[in-house]
Amino acid sequence: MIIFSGGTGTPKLLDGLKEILPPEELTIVVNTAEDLWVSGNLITPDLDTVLYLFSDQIDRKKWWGIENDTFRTYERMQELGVEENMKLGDRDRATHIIRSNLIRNGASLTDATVKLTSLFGIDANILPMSDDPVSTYIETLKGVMHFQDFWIGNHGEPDVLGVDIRGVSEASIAKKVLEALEKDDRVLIGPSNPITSIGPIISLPGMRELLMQKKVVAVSPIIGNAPVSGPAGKLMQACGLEVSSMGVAEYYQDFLDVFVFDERDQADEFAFERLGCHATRADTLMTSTDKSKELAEIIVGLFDTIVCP
Ligand code: GDP
Ligand code: FO1
Repeated sequence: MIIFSGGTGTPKLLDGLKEILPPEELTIVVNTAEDLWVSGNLITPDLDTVLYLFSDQIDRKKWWGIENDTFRTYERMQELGVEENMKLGDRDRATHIIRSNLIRNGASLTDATVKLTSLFGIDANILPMSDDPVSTYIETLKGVMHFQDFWIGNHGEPDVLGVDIRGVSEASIAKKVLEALEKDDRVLIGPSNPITSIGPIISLPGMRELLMQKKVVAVSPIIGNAPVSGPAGKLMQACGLEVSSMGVAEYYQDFLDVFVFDERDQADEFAFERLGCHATRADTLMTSTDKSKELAEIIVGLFDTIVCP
């Protein structure tokens, strides 16, 4: 199974999926449009969350960074008057140094990720969506800023006018992602931010067309008219999408076969049929590994109901 992931909602689902499917059967295609160079190193937040989840290092309170990490380098930099855009943990920084040294020596982001996967003893196939630089910029009333400046520096507060995924139309789908898509006909779009996490992956040239040939199940990150967490609501609104499960399904309608939305949601499951997909209710609120596993089991079963497109 191929899973498209950001850095919070889908990793929670992966936490359950990895309990029921062998890791070698999982290929995770991860958003890289929130990546940023900080103090000379490339930070890839979504890839790192997935790497730390599969190697059991993830900080489950925040869903980013390493559990019980220290921040001595970050604090020392602050003492010396150097403010970094992201609060980087010491152990987390070691990952960034290893990755960035590989890249400085000519490796692609895919090569560096495969190396980290091996160093962390992970058997799942974790891949960046692309080896080309793609960066999400948020157009706000306070000016245009990188996603991390909007989310961390400005606490997601400025009014949003639009979202620009820079570089995406010139970027290529990573070679190993294409190879995985050739071999596997099941694609799961996890409950990630449709605009800033899944948006960049499905906006890579040729990706929507490839997905039309696959069995695609997507899970809604929106319950009622709000996301479970994060800025998805504000960003969807700025991109002209309704902040609802229907808004998410409409965005994926070209290639969507089955849509999973939350049992608390008032939406009518038959209303999704006009989009050419089936929809099913489930408890999608993943507050523990057990709950993630229950949802993962339902999703694995749903793939068997899809007749090959
Ligand atoms: P980011 O990279 O940190 O923005 O993370 P993602 O894009 O992977 O995940 C953010 C999205 O996950 C938000 O839109 C949330 O609404 C959604 N999310 C987080 N936890 C849950 C959950 O337990 N259930 C569902 N359905 N969505 C969730
Ligand atoms: N999020 C914050 O809100 N504040 C931080 O200082 C911060 C640092 C950080 C460092 C490494 C990393 O991998 C992620 C980090 N995040 C931080 C999370 C990140 O900003 C976003 O939540 C993701 O980019 C969204 O996927």
